[in-house]
Amino acid sequence: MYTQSFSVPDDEGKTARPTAASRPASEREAALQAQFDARIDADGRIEPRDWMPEAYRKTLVRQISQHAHSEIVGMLPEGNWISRAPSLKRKAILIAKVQDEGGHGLYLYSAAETLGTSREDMLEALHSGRAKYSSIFNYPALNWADMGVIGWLVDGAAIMNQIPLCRCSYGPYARAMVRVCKEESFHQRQGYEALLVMMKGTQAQRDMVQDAVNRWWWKCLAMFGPPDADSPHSAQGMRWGIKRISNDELRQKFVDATVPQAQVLGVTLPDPDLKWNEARGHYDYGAIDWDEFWQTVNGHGPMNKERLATRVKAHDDGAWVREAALAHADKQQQRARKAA
Ligand code: FAQ
Repeated sequence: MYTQSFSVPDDEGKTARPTAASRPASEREAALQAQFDARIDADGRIEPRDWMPEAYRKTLVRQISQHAHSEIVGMLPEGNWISRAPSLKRKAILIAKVQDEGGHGLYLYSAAETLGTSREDMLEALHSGRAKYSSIFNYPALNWADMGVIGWLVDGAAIMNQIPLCRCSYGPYARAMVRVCKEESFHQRQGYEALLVMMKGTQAQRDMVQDAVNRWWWKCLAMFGPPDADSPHSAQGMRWGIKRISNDELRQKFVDATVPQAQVLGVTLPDPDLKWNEARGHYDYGAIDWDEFWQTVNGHGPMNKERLATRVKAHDDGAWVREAALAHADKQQQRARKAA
């Protein structure tokens, strides 16, 4: 829908230049820092074995692991509906989508591991509640129309945010995002198509779709993160070519792309202030409830506790699989040693 036409110029986001976080400790380090800066300025890629500033590495571990956690926790609202899908076709689509999200999480954990962190540490941070994951997955999915709306709006917002990440300066993250975005595009389309079908159905079905849109719209706008002025990581993230487009710009692009889709669908977006602004060439929209966003991000949303408890249980229930895989690998190694 909007993935194919969305390209990011090479120098986008490079105008803000915060001062270096710390003075290089030695001449060698200064030379490495200069090489790193030159590669970033030339829009080159940084690879796992390249020297990188510690703050760059930490920022990437933070963002990539949060992203991975979001994909993994993001399986839960839809996973709950697999057994209640209205037809075999919808069930097969939903299973495939939820599986994709699990795959995205695993890709992203692997990308983060190339930066020297371990899967165990990342999972421990998630399970103990120390790590963040996307606010959006702390809201309940109440009816079947939510499955369509999650595809259309949640995946739609995710794609808008992730397409620029395909050109992130860190190679493994950028490459992972190319495949992830292709799959997210399918996720969005299946959601929109499911809603189109419901909107051609009974009045009760149309009401369900509108109700789901009412509940998810504002939460999706908040997914893009705090306003640029309140976003502590944006300026440096953009300087490093990790982020290419700011939170507010992406949010605006999402609104502009989604309004016509809502018109085709025949739903009303729940914002009385939403209107085309000829002078700006964009849609104006109303105020987002940032207090509610921060409450949710900080662990006090409607579903935070339940989501984490479900993840921890799934991890614990899977312990025997990990142990069996390790025992098998150990046996294979022993056999190989004996044969050598
Ligand atoms: N939820 O200074 P900024 C998906 C935190 S994947 C929770 O703006 P930054 C697929 C932020 O981490 C969805 N926390 O930070 C799917 C930071 O906290 P920290 C996830 C949020 O990193 C679909 C603090 O606020 N996508 O949906 C949120 O420069 C359907 C200050 O914020 C990604 O992770 C939030 N919404 O920009 C799966 C994409 N927003 O670390 C299943 C990659 C901000 O200081 C079903 N990530 N925070 O404690 C990014 O692009 C960026 O990290 C942003 C935040 C844009 C999320």
